[in-house]
Amino acid sequence: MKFATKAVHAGVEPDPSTGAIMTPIYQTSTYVQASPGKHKGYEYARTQNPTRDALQASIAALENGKYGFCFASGLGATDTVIKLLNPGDEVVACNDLYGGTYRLFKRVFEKYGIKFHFVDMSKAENIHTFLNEKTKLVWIETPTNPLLNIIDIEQVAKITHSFGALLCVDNTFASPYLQTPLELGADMVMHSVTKYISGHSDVVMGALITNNDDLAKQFAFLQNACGAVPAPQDCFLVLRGIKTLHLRMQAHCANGEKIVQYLTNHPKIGQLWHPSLPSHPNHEIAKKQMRGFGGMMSFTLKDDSVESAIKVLENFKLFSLAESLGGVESLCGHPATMTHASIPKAEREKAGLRDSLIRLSVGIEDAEDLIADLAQALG
Ligand code: P1T
Repeated sequence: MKFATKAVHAGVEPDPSTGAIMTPIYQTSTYVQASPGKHKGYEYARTQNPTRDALQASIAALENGKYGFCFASGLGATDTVIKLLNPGDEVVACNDLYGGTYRLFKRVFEKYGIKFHFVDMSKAENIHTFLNEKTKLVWIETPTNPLLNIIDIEQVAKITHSFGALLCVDNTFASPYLQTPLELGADMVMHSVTKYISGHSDVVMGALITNNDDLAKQFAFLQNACGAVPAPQDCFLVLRGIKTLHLRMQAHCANGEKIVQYLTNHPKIGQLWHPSLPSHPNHEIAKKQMRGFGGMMSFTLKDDSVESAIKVLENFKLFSLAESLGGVESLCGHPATMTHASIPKAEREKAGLRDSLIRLSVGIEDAEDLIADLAQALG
């Protein structure tokens, strides 16, 4: 099946009790058993829930994966991946990544004896220096948040596997419509479902997808043992959102392209980060591994001052100043004080994230209205 057909149909079967075409919200905590251990495949709702099952199957299909697991948030999914590891293990992660992921790695897991290296992976071979026999996991975002760096998934997978480690790709910024990392050699894919997959800014959720039977067993165990599961109503909302994922992504990409064009020619823009730009250092890799360039972008003003950036952010009328991304409505953000404030300033600057950076999540409104808002905000 091709993507649009999967988005509409995958994972969803008519409800066995009524034929309801939409998977019902199974709002229950437990399931009645006829005799101890004699049940219909469902015992307790932390362990299994039919609404969640449908969503997990749908997300797995979109990523061309065999197994999908949903969690109460993107960070809940990331937490599960790191719980595969043991004290003494090492992780090599990209140096530009969501601030909450950095915080989880450094401030939660480092104290359990797991070591994290943050590396510029714009050249895949940069990871060589940090890989050793203790490395168990390589963690990448591509495109990265918020600098839209592109990492060569295929190359990083090859190097990672040559050291016997596993590769996890946080595919949140691309969505499975634009990029399917399992096909490029990744062992697992993580999503903040909160973003494009859900798409309507009304749910917080995460997901893990894999083709690896052993990883799937461990994820199922951890999902039940640690308990960071999503609620059935949220699973229903995401199932509904997925039905238009392809249409939304097409609109995000088309609007993204128009806004990049507008900003490229704007006299007040200093630097603009978007993988569609031929000047992007990994534009060719983006073309190779992605099916479109998406609606996320970042820019600085020519004067590069934080005050001017904040003034622009305050000026926006249609772009809402808010954390998060990937919803139908356009958002703008200030990573240094918002989504990436949990990364120390020195670390942020080492990765190239300046305090003057503005991030946009371009929605699916009319591009002309978005451009008019940019014009007045920059003016
Ligand atoms: O918010 P949550 O669903 O827990 O997902 C965390 C997360 C993981 N990975 C990436 C690439 C992300 O962007 C996020 C969350 N990011 C934001 C809230 C943000 O505005 O960048």
